[in-house]
Amino acid sequence: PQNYSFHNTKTISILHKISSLAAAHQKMIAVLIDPDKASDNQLDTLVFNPSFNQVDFIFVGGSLVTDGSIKTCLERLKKRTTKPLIIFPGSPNQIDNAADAILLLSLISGRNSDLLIGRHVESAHKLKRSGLELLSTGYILVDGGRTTTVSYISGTTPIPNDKPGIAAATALAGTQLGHQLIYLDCGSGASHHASPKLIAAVKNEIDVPVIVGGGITSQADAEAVFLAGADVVVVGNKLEEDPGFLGELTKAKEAFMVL
Ligand code: 1GP
Repeated sequence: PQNYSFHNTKTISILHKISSLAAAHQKMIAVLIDPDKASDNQLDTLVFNPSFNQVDFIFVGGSLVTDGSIKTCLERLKKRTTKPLIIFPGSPNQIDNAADAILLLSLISGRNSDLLIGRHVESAHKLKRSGLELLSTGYILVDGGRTTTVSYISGTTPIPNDKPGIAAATALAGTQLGHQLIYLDCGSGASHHASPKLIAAVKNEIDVPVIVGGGITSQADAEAVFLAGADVVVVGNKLEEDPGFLGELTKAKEAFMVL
C-alpha cells in the first residue's frame, strides 16, 4: 500500500484511502485516543512503538469527553505524526478543524432522532466551515456483553450479538441512505467484540468498508474480526492498558497482507 501523508496535503481523501485499501483486501488499524486520558507520555509511547508505522488512522474522541480538550489532543498528535487524524465524535462540541476528517456518525441501530439527524442539523454549518473531510458513517451499536458508556449516553438498545440478520438489514439500509462507511461498535471496554457471524453477515450485504471496534483485546480477536470481513479494526482500551499490544495487532494485520 501507498504511504499517505496528511495534515498539509489534503489532495488524497481519507475515504479514497479506506475504500481503495478495502477493495484491495488490505486490512487497516485505527487507534482510538480518548482526550481525557491522553497524556504526552501516552502519545510518545504510541508513536515511538516500533509497530506504529502499521497504524493507518488515529481516531480521537469519545461518547463522554469531560476534562480533555480535543484541540489540545489533536495539536499534540500533529506534533508527533502525519498519520490521518479522524474525529470520532460523541457530541458536536468535539468538532475541531485541527483534525483531517470526522466520522459523521448517524446511530442507525438506535431510534434516537437526535443521534440520527438532530445533532447533524445543529452542526451542519460548523462542519461546512471546518473544511474537515466528512466521512458519512452508519454507526451500529452491537451488544458487547455489558452496558458501555456509548449505550448509556445514547440511550439506545444495541443490536443483540446473535442477531446478524438485524445488523445486516440495518447496514444495508444505511448504505442505501448513502452512508459511505459502516461502523460496528460494541462500545469502548465491551466484554467482547461483535461476533464473526454478525460481521460476516454485514460484510456480505454491503459494498462499503466496514469498521469494527469495541472489546478487541487480543491478536486472536483482531484476526477473527479481520477474517470475518472487517476492513478496519479499532482499538482503544487495550492499548491504553498495554501499549505493547500494538505489536500483536500489527501481526494480526500482517496475517492478511496481500503480497
Ligand atoms: C470504541 O470501537 C472503539 O468505540 C474501541 O473500543 O476501547 O474497547 O477498544 P475499545
